[in-house]
Amino acid sequence: MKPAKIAEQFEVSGLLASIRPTGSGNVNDTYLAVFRTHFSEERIIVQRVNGHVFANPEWIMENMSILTNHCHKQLQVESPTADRIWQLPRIVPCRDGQDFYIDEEGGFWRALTLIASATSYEIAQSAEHAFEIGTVLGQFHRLVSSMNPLSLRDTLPGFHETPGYLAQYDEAIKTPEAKDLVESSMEVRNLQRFVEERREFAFVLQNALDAGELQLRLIHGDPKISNIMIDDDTGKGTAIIDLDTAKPGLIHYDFGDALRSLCNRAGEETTELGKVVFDLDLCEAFVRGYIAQAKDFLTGSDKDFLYDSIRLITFELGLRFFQDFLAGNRYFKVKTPEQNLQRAQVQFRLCESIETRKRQIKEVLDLALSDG
Ligand code: GN1
Ligand code: MG
Repeated sequence: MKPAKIAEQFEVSGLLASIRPTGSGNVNDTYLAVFRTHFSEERIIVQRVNGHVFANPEWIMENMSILTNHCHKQLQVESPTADRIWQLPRIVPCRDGQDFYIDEEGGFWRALTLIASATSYEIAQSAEHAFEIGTVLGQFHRLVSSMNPLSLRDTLPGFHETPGYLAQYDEAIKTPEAKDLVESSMEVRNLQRFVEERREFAFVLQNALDAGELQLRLIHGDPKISNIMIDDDTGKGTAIIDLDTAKPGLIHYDFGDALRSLCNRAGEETTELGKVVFDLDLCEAFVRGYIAQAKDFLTGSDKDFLYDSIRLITFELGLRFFQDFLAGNRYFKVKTPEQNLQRAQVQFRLCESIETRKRQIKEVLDLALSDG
């Protein structure tokens, strides 16, 4: 079914004026739909959730209701700060009252309100922007810290458990197709070596969880820079979007994911590997913003694993891209067959940069933690 026909299934007044693809998601298909009456206009986000990735998309919608209701209540209890409006996407139901629409091919569609007067960026604009990204993630973690982590369903089992991705990689690299690639491409061999050298490190957070040093909490799961929106008028962070992967997990993966996406000014899709470096100024600004919000719920042991989390999630994402490339690009959407290989190279280069700057990153963390 055409996206225009789908958009008309949702409870919005007026006539559909336009619909066009928007965003740069690697998994779902996203459209912006504009509806008009004689007197007003309404804009909504219409999305097809990727059924290959999410086996139970209706759980995403259940989770989203529970999570946004909790955050709204929590925000009403806290006195609103004068300089910051906190927005959350709301589910736009279908005309039949359901929270989603299933098309003739079994495609799962949902609609959400658009965050008003705000923009998301792929690349950091300034240190102030980085501070806002940290503030929004810290605020999100703080708001959900009073929820029972098990109150949300696990929409994506194994998501952000690095050892599991390593096991999938070990399967992928064994296939005859992968063996051919290893033999014919030096780039592939370099990435393979990179993984081998960090095999043990892949367990660092899961081991800490098993040992009781870290605990499961609610996480966002995908707090990359482009999922945090900045108010066009005030320049302050106003929303964290893409709540599909909110689930019980380790907040460290969130902390690391926001930083790895923010501090690479060249962006995830760059083809200029030489430009991929982990930016310490952006890191410093983010960490200040985050810690100011998070200081009350971070434990001593949580703090000990913050550096590792930045390094690990960057390694993990590179591993996931590499594994998908070896397995024939079945998970992440690609425009060319080499795109996931390229993406893996970017993340591994960034991981190296994080390793080289370990001392400085730890200094930034220690300073912010002692101030906070
Ligand atoms: C995917 O679809 P998108 O772009 O929001 C992926 C994340 C990755 C991200 C990298 C469910 O997110 O884990 O960090 O790409 N989401 C899923 O850009 O796998
Ligand atoms: Mg996502």
